[in-house]
Amino acid sequence: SFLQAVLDDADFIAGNVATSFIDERPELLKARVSADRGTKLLTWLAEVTVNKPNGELTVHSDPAAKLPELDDAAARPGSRQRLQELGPEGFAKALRAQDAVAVTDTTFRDAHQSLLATRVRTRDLVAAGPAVSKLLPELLSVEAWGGATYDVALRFLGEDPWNRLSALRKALPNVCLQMLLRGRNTVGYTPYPEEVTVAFVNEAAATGIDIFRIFDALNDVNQMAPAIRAVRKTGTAVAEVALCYTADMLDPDETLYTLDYYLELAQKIVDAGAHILAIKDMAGLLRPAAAARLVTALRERFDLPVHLHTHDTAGGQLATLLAAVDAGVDAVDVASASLAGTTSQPSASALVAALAHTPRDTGLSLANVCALEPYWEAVRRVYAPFESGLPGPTGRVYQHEIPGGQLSNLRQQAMALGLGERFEAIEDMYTAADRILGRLVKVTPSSKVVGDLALHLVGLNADPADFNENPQKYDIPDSVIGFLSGELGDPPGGWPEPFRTKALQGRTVKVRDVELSAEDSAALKSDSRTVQQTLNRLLFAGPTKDYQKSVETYGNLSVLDTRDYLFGLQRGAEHEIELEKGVRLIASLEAVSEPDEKGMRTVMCTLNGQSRPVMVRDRS
Ligand code: 3PY
Ligand code: ZN
Repeated sequence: SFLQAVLDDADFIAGNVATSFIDERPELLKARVSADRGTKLLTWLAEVTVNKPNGELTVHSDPAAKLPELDDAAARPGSRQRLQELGPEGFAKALRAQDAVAVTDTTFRDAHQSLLATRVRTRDLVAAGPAVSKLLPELLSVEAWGGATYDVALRFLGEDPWNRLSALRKALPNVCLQMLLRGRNTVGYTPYPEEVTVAFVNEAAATGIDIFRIFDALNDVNQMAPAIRAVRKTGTAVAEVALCYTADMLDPDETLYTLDYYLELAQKIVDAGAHILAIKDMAGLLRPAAAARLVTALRERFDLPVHLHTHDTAGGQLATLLAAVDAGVDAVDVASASLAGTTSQPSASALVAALAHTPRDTGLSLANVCALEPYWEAVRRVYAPFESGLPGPTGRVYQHEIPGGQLSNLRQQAMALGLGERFEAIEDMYTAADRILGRLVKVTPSSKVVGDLALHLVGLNADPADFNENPQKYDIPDSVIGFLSGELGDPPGGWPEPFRTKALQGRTVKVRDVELSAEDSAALKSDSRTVQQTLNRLLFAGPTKDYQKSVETYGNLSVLDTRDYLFGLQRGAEHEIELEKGVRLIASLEAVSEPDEKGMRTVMCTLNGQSRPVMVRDRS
């Protein structure tokens, strides 16, 4: 220990102790800091060991051992260098002009958001960076940030999302990093003032984002305009603006979400200054023939490149990608096969193989794409406790239209509420809730509004027809009241009346305070770290407090191997913790005592060979 090291020091023993004693021996101080950090991490490990929040460890081998071997040659320049050379406008023009289908890899964001509750930790993402950078430099982008990752990092992982972004930037210097931005809601669930959007976009661009995919949950371009302006103003980043696709455009009975609707929306998106036009099919509803029609029409009418995003929920979306490719789509989203399919994106290797040796060959090496699959498969196994439980594709999505990310999440929420066995009832109620609210575009946060109402009504065992007739008799979730009072903007189909008036009658609508204090305003114009911390607090006050508490109690949890982080210490194993390059600790578990009368157990650990008892409350 630190004290022991001081006591053993020859100068100390000899009494030669001046104030410079520590200054001249920085290694002692470093040893103490490491010991403090070790103690904090050990506290986490001991708590997880006793309480097993994620069950037992079942994966014993290290996923990193599955990473492909790389030679020492530098990674080839890729889309990032092209963007830097050409600027956003030129980059978009080149994308539209090229024959190769450009490919975005969503494994780092949407795939695990849609399959593993967004739980994949920074270290497991960063570890794949060099291999992707070396083996897949032809990628248009890696979607790696935004969406739910920001919230989940703070709320559940004890990580600062900004650290993830800067680490990924370093690990992937040649490929554009892409994020998902929820318009005025940035990465949150409610709208923020333009000042917040501007600060967020600037800081994200400075930290590493090249391409911002911007959408609005009600397809309201006014809600996206501040973000589009902010991205354009950076001068270096690309504004990819999405129309969110829902329903079935080719259904002759469809009167709201028609081709004309999408073309009018696209016109507004182009007028608002988009560099790239995205089709965001968050639920996987875009069928092949509709994709061909939509892509053809968009490319005839506008000279922007078109980028297609879909989810493979019903299992047929490779067909949609190929139909879009035949119709001229410029870019598509896929995920590494091991994290593809069902609620995630279609598989990268399937797409690359399908287009190989055709005029629209992606340029990606099929062998290289496949070389990454064993790693992601091993990572996925470690995160097994967060699997959604969806065993295969589901065609029920055409009816309920639940977005991929929400479908997996809702299954987990249903289980937590004891409604796991009644998931079909929740799906049906989701459909009913959507009709009651006016047939919305359902994507975060409008999807959350519909989901909240569905869970609420199922919990009450309510008849949706009665709720629609008499909403004034019912308790209504806050998010639904907020939506009905216009908090998220105006829905495409207009307001459902008389339901809305009846539902709002006599209810006090909490108007959210969207004004910034002068202090916050100033902080958003300060240095990078202050801006990041202020944004965390403004966007996610509660989770940011949780994160700070986690850092105070456990230190930097992101240094822990994910198996240790999730499952704790295993008897008979040596757990190596690399605090920083070259600074290693070895932790091991000796014994766990029976709980005392207060329910505390003593976890006998060793840290670098020294005994370290840790007291842990048994909550199991
Ligand atoms: C998000 O907003 O997080 C989404 O992935 C929407 O599809
Ligand atoms: Zn998605």
